[in-house]
Amino acid sequence: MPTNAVRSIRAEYEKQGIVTLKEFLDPRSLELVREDVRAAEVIALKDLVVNWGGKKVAFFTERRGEKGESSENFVLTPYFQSSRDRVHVFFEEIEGRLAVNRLGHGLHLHPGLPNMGKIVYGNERLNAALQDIGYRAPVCLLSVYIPKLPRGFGSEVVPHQESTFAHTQPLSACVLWIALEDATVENACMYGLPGSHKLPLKFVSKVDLEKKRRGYLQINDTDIPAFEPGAAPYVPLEVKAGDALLFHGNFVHCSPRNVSPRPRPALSFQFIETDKTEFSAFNWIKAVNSRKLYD
Ligand SMILES: O=C(O)CCC(=O)C(=O)O
Repeated sequence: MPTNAVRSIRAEYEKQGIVTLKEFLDPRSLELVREDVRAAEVIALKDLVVNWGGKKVAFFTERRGEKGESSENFVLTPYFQSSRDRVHVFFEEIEGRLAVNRLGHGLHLHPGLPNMGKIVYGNERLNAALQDIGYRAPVCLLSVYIPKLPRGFGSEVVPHQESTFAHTQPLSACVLWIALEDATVENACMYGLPGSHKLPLKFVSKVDLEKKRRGYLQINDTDIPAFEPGAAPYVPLEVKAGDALLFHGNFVHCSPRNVSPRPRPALSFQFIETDKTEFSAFNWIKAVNSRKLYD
């Protein structure tokens, strides 16, 4: 991996809430990571059949253009809950057809996926970037592969702030998002609101396993504009394969449905600070893996 980390990203991160880490994965590392993605798909699909009776869990369902929650509250299921340090596959159902929506959420912890682990652990460029923006003892809370399939699958991701799902007191989340193919306006790249990390966090996700309830608590009256691709105030975050976006947990981001003929695969890693922060018991991940990124 290139080590041009000497340039500080702090000023830009503090101004925009997001920085692009160009060539975060060099061509060889990118190829190895793509191999791990293929292995992760095999691991997840085999595990689904062998250990979960082949029952496909839909992240969400869309019918006649109307989004809806999946029929069961999937976040409360043992399948979702135990994905923290495993590789599970989640689907999306579009007009009765199922397609892979994501694999997660412990790609970086799986012994069969060494190149996922290398993105997180012992990665000088990532460590330098996180230290530069003020992290003292970060851990990777979760990792996700998002295939963002073409031709109408790869559904919309609505505007959100990551700290909603990776909540600590004080807030500390950030995201490393890596494009595994060129991500452009045509194939549904990410979009974001520059400077939105300065907006207060709007919602906190509450997953209460005892009461078997999942909901969102609004904690601030933050105005999160509706997303219309190509229309202000959101800007497209086009990047090349291997580039990464590093963004703040309050940074508002989203992506449209991928109607192009090209997939737009990506990896996303959530980090939180563990030094002098409190982890919310209502996060859907109930236990933080304790492996720090650096000493
Ligand atoms: O890849 C996408 O389209 C959305 C990813 C995202 O929202 C995230 O990584 O937080």
